Amino acid sequence: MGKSILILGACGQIGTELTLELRKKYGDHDVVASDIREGGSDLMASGPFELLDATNYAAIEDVVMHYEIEEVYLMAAMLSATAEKFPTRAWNLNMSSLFNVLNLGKEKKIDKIFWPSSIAVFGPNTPKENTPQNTVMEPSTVYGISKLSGERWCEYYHKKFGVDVRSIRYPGLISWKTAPGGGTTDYAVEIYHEALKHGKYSCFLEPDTFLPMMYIDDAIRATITLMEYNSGNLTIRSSYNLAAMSFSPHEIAQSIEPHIPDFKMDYTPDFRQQIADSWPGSIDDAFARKDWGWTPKFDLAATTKEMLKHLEEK
Ligand code: AKB
Repeated sequence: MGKSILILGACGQIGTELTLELRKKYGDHDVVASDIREGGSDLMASGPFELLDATNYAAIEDVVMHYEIEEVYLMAAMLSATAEKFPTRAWNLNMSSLFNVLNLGKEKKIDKIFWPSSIAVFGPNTPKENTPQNTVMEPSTVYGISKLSGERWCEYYHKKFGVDVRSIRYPGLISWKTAPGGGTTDYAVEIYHEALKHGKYSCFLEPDTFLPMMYIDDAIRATITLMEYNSGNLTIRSSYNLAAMSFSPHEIAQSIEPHIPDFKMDYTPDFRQQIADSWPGSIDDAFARKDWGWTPKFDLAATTKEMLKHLEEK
């Protein structure tokens, strides 16, 4: 039996694959994609689409009423690197879109919300390895500040108004269908495109910068699992730490070499190095494992194999 779902920001890196997977699961017509611009042909052809600005409460409310929406996934956001360039726009987009969906929940117009947080909620004073769920936060980026504030608001709306909001602190996500845009972890996607096209890549991070990462299939599975899980099991209503693997630019280059032996990588670090340096190198996701049975499937070798195979076919 389907349930009606709305995805805000459906044409982005996560939104595209999430929409396609939810349509497979709940039926094409019950999953409404929306964004400020049209997306790829798979997404546009497979079900309903609405041009929708996630900062416009009245417009979202209209769509929610029209399609009798029960669940909203809010995937629209400005990511870390772009947010450093446009701090006010980033704050406005990231916060007002969240308030819009939280208020729809408070007004009982929708039953359940998914909102993505990020490893960017942590900062330079956070323990760097196996970063625990509850620890020193103090993010030093505009994006991280907006995500940490958002987490506090999610927990507040849950406790105060009973809003069923669920969230994951995504690591860097690696995908082939839709490229990310404006993030610090984007190098781990660009590298595969450039390796196949030009046999070389100039990386904007230093070779030994370790960051938590995840293949998109794991991220989509985690998201849907969390959303389907029995509410009573969930002990965290800010956002769950989630982990799969941790690697450096040097290691991802090494994982590509067996497939493309002449692949060459050089390093020209830019302002994104400082952002990466403020984030954890690895994440402890014990709460996600315990509360809703999380286990990742893809390591770096499997991710590289999938990425090169799919991009080559594409
Ligand atoms: C970014 O790099 O900004 C994102 C993130 C880790 O949230 N991929």
